[in-house]
Amino acid sequence: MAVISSAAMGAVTTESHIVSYSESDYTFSYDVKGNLVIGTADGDASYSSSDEPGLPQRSFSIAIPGSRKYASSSVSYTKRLIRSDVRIAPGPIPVPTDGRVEDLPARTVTYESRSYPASNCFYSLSTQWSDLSIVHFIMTPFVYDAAAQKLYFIDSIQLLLRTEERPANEFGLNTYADRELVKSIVVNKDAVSRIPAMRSASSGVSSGQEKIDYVVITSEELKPSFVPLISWKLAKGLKSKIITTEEIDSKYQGVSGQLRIKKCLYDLYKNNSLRYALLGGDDTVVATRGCLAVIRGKEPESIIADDIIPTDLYYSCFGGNFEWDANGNGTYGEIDDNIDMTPSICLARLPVRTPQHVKSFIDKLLEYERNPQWRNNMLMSGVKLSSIEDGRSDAEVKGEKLYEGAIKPYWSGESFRFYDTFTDSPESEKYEVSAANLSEQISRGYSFVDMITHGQVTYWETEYGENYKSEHGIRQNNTASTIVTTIACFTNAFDYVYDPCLSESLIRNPGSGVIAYLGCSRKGWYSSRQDDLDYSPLYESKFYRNLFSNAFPESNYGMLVAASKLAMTPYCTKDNAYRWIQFGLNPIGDPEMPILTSVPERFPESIVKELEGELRIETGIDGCRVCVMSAWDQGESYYRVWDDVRNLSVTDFPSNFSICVTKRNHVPYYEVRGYIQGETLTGTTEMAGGTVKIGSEVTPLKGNGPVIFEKGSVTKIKAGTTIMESGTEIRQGAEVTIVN
Ligand SMILES: [Ca+2]
Ligand SMILES: [Ca+2]
Repeated sequence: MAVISSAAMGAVTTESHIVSYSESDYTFSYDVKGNLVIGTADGDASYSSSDEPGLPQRSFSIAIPGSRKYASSSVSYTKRLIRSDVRIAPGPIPVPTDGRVEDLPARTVTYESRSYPASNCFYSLSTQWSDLSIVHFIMTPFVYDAAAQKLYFIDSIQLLLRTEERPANEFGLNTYADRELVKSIVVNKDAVSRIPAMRSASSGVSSGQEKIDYVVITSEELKPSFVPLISWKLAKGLKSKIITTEEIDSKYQGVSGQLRIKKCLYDLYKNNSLRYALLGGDDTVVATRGCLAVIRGKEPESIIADDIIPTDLYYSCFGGNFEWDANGNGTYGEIDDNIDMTPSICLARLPVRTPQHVKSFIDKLLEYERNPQWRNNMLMSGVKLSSIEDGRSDAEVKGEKLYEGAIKPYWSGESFRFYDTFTDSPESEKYEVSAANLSEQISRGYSFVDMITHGQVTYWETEYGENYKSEHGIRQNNTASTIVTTIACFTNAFDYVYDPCLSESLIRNPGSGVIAYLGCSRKGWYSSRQDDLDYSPLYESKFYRNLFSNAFPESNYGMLVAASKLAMTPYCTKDNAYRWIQFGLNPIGDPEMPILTSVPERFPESIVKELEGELRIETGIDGCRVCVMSAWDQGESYYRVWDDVRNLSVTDFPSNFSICVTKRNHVPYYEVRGYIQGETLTGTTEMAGGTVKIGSEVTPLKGNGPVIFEKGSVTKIKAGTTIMESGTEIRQGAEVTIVN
């Protein structure tokens, strides 16, 4: 795939792209009715309709400057005959993972006497920020002549894309494309670097405004519990803040709480350069925006499923109709509501209700980020969805396809297969996927757990006996850190009357090890074809491929989910299962959390040396981020961040400071040091840090002189090591508490 030429003709610019295809990327088999089934080797494909010949299609996305927009396109190609006298099986049907196990026999559909598809390359939609747009096409290399029963293959398609100036009145709010996000999706990655950015991640703060990289939105009641999280993000180099819904309601105008929150997020994004947002609470703490999703049948009036789905995506997309209700009927997210599914921030939710819930999660998260128990392995589990063929359940077949296509080619971690029809246990399929065995497996500390099964709000369906329920989630133990993904229905319905749902039971349990949960808040959907990953598994496949193929320099959870969902938007322009999952797949966890993809390395203690008036940092590896800040006032008096460095010399550092060095797949180097010298302490003072040294000559950072704790002063020192040297005087009536 490459751009071969570009020519300007007046206001319209034409660029040419060649898309190459290989027959060996596709699989061909026959169903019981003798129809030819066309699949893909890596599972990364969708089908246009279950009533048309099932020709696998993929999106093809091109970046263009934000000042331009899609005008028209045309394609040319040569097709060659690959099969005669052949009937193509129809596209698969979406089936919900809600426990209704249906028999899904092979179907024969009568096609019109014409060629399919109507076009081998059709324009789907544009993803638009102010400074960059992505034009998405959906393409297939197959042509099926239904009348003559002939199948053709196209080895390469030439696509001519014509763009024109985007009128000023079509711009809407100012938004800025994250270059890494764009590169993860488009074919012309080089062009992305050439399109000038209106704002980089490190600039873009309005004059007189503070920079805010990371925000937690929660209630007044839960605010204090989030402080340790904010302190850690700050220490790592992210300017972070908690804003309460009470503050938002008094500061921002809007008819609903949801709109006021969204206005606040946009304000922080525009003026403070916000990148990450955590919604700190379930629907009782931070409201959800319910969006209508519909899945239609063959007849336009027939509805297969519809539901109002809590859609956190609403909060991260600022283009199109801001309120996601352009037709003003009070129903959100409809096709004619002019919604734009282009994310500008990385957002996730922590569905908690109490300070204890918050503490449980943050303790797990900080343990994972600072001292991870990471075995770099994966539990791939599942139970029959609809069928068992040749002794293999569709869950096993889909799970294997997911692993072979999106995980194994990129990742060296180990997987343990735990399906109803096959397991890697010595007992093999006799080792049942029961609640007890699943609990036992999760307790072994897998880094990833993928669950392909039916579900409801409070359980995953198991193979045998009792289901794995919220009651198991509440009691689950696991000393390692675990990220859960699932295609099951409803298990992430954090807004349901019944609380906790399954995701909540795991994320709130301090002992479960679960630090992130990616699953649908309503129905999930799978393809009726056994070896096909369409619908929910395709979203999972995008997520794992993005993660393990190192598509992003920093593999933050929120960014990975945002990129996976953005890659699916070309399929989401109609009332269908893709759009449904786009709404319902809400990431649970911390949006900025880096996901490890190997057993992390540790920086040696020796990388930071404190010399006479100089902090010398020699990390031994390129691409590190370093943050040095004044420790005892939370960075108020000194705060500096260096990105993409290897060695660093800092000479203006304060007498108490934290230093944090981070790098992908490394345990952060984190240390706090403080010196008390040449001062008289009165009033109340709190000091926290790894090492605290007190005395008249303990550091060159301050003038020499004795330290006097005055009568009436109250001092609390919380440190790993506290050293008091000569020149320290604690006067009668002074209170000094030292806690190790
Ligand atoms: Ca509406
Ligand atoms: Ca809930």
